[in-house]
Amino acid sequence: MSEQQSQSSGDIDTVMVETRLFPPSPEFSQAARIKSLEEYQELYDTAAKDPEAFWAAEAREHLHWFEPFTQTLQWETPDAQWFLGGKTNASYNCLDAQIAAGRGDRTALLWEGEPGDSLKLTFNELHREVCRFANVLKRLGIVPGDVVSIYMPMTPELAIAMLACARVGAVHSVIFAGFSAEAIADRNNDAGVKLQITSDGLYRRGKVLPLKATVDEALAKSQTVEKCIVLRRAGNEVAMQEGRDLWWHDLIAQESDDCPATPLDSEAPLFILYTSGSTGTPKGIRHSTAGYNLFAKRTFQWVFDHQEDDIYWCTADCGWITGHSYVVYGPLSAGATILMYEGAPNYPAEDRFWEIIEKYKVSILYTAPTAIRAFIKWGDEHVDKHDLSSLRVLGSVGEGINPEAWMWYYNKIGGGRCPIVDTWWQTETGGIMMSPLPGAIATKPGSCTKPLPGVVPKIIGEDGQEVARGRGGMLCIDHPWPGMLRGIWGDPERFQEQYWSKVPGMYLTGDNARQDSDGYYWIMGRIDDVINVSGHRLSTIEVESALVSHPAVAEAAVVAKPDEIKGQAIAAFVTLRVAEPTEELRKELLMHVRKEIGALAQPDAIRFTNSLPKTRSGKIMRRLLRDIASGKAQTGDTSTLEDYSVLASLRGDEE
Ligand code: 6R9
Repeated sequence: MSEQQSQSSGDIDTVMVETRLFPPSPEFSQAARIKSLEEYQELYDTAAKDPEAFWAAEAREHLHWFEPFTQTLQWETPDAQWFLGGKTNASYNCLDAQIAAGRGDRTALLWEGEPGDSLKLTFNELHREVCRFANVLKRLGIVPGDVVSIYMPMTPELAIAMLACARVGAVHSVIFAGFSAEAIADRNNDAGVKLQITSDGLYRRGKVLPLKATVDEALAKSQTVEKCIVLRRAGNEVAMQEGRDLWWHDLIAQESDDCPATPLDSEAPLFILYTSGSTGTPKGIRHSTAGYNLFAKRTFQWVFDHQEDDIYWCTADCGWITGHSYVVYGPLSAGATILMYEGAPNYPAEDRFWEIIEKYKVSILYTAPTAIRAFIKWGDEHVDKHDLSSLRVLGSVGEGINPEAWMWYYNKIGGGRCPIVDTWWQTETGGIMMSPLPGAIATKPGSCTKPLPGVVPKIIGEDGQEVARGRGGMLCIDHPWPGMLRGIWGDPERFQEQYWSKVPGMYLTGDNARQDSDGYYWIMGRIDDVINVSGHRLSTIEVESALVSHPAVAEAAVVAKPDEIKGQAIAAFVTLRVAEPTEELRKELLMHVRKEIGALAQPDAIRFTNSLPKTRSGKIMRRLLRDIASGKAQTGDTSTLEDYSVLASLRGDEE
């Protein structure tokens, strides 16, 4: 029996071998919050031994409490309640608590607009702005529990609006400012939104996109929305509807900068964030106040090794969970200086990110594989123009990072000096679940390494049992954690069905993973994306990484297509760096995959394309490619697709 044959039915084969290991430098480890593998292990074991005692101590030390909690956890699958009886406020933890700790005059927020304008706010100043806007919300009759929809560009006011909602107990629903009117209306109606916040327009690659016009269209179909606040950002003309629409600047002009934070129950919902399902309508993922805030804060400190003088830049938009947990709530409640950038990474030129890092002396950068692959494609010359020596930690999130992209990030951006934290987590988990701790855990390109303290991953086979070490299976989480989702807005059945039914008692992540002989975890892609070739179940990421390791390839996506003999065959979609798509290159790539990971994983077909269909947050949408590869009509939700023309051109090519 070959090594690649399944040992028990339903497991997933691995075809990738990655042996490179990158320990942190002794200087890095010495200065780090968590300095060694032993120290990590000790913390992990303490949490594992008595999770409730661990999180209770964390919560007491790291959140401000108006009233202390009396019960740490109440858990009845799938409903978790943390820190019962306690009262806190996330906006207080991000602002007032920092000022009380003497950080009032430190920079909380650095902002760079796409046209080059900029702004700096200290914790005192940010506090003042949030209070004024919180008073606006109160004046408009917003009370705890009301839902406020935010559809804005990455301006300081977006963070201010979120924090103001949190301050008065309103539940925000941030909708990425690239979604259509239809998508906004669907989300607003599902959540019963009372107030909409938007801006006149949004700068994107030098052009102004008319956000308010899109909102007008959405509000015509959002029956529950009573008022709409409009920020003047791009100066484009907008139609203001009498009695409904109000200018941000008019409203704050009359408000005081004193607005005490409302003490809220630990379990009061902090926000809803919609995430697309592969089938059906988007789900409103609901997060709590105390548990979420604690988890975002502590995971931020652990994973990025945050130190007082760091300048931290997470490039995610606040329309995604990464922007919630690691632009706003995590870093600010840890007293960090955050940088926000409004625009595109290639405007006015492909070196914009590197220019920003040099200008602000960014020390921690957190971005996504889709961006890294684009930078590689654009060429090293854009990076070489800038001094990136301020960087000390690099992060990645959103998709698996192909080992060759990891190596480029490590050497070209990090100068071979900065640990890379490949962070695995989900909208549903609230914060990072698995990641290297940069001073403690040696990294391997493509692995998210180990679980954070308090996180108990299990890899389960189709038979419901844990798989053998080295085998792939469904990634589940075994014990509740404070940052976990509290439900799907208005749909408890779907919550139970989607996350808690397949493997009883455990949270089903929807991803596959394996653990290697060092105990490191490797995410193997979505459960739905597994390809079954002659009874061998293969993960998408491994085949894709083999393709991306060829110098001509920029990006690759592989999917299953029906095959009479093998059951399924592999179809690959490939974008190139600079090379021309020739028949020879196609053959060369097939041979390359065969050489890297074996004949079994060799694609049957390679399609060259200019771009891959992605979500607006940059994830490759394999299920759309699967439909194309098998010649099927499109099924499922496509509202998150970034660029419909990509799909049209792929379909066109097919005919
Ligand atoms: C934070 C975020 C979650 C899904 C997740 C997985 C994929 C995220 C990853 C990763 C491999 C990583 N994913 N981080 N896969 N390695 N480091 O992205 O949340 O938008 O809800 O997506 O993204 O498939 O299940 P969300």
